[in-house]
Amino acid sequence: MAIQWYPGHMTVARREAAKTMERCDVVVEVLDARTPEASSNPMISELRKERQRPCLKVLNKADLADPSVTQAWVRSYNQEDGVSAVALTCTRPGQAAKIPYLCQPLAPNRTSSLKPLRMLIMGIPNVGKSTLMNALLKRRLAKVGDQPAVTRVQQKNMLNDHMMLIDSPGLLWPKIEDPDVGLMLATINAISAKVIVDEEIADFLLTYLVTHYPTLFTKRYGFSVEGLNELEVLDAIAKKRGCLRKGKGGEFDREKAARILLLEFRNGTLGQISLQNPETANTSE
Ligand SMILES: Nc1nc2c(ncn2[C@@H]2O[C@H](COP(=O)(O)OP(=O)(O)OP(=O)(O)O)[C@@H](O)[C@H]2O)c(=O)[nH]1
Ligand SMILES: [Mg+2]
Repeated sequence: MAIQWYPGHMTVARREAAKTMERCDVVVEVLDARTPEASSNPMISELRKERQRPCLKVLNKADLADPSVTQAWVRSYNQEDGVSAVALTCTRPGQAAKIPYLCQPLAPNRTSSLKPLRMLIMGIPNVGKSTLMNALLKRRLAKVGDQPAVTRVQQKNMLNDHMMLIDSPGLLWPKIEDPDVGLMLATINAISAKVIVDEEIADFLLTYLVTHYPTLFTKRYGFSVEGLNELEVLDAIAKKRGCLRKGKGGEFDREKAARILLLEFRNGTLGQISLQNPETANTSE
């Protein structure tokens, strides 16, 4: 089943973003370092190209991604015209501070209080846009939270007398064509829990992890995945975590095991994992 989530406030947010784009100098596009390409919203690159705005791609949540894969993504994005890229963990003190210095060369004529550098922070939901703005302002001005669609309206703040920041609501796009992209976005918690089934997402994640990171199951759960199919792996997690369905004669609670797996992936307990690699992903630009 294709995953789609494009609530009404995103239509409004897209319109607002198009207007603000006209009056900004650099787009700071926040991506999830674990899935940089799936978390690149094609609508944002369209708007950016229409207005010919340069872009700093921030591969955020780098603490959760495979470091060598993240570096390969940064190298790949840095080769694009009008684009700079950086990997970041904006929840760590001081890391966000480099953003304005990376934006400045992209708009070299905007350096004074008469011509302040206007940075528009954009990206899909829950990638850390508001956390990034708060970190730069060194104040908790914007509400943040580990669920999609926390920010509903743009918020403009002066960073100093020659730099302005605009935080914006997370944007998805009306039709996610590639089912794997939908599944990756659900895995990183960018899509409302209301439109996904945890077991389906966990099945997708398990298939990926068994192929690319098989040893993590031994490290985290103490069993080997060799010779097991996805359902057997989920049952083995259920067994290890004591997930049993009440009154069902010892049947495994797969739903609960799926939620545990997703949670442990999302908060990094499973380890540093990348779901996409620049050599194998279809890059759109
Ligand atoms: N591990 C980790 N978590 C992060 C990082 N940056 C942000 N987060 C967490 O990600 C969650 C979402 O952060 P927000 O700043 O609200 O994300 P947003 O992009 O503004 O989300 P919307 O407003 O819903 O579009 C929060 O729980 C943050 O603490 C990071 O670098 N690493
Ligand atoms: Mg936000």
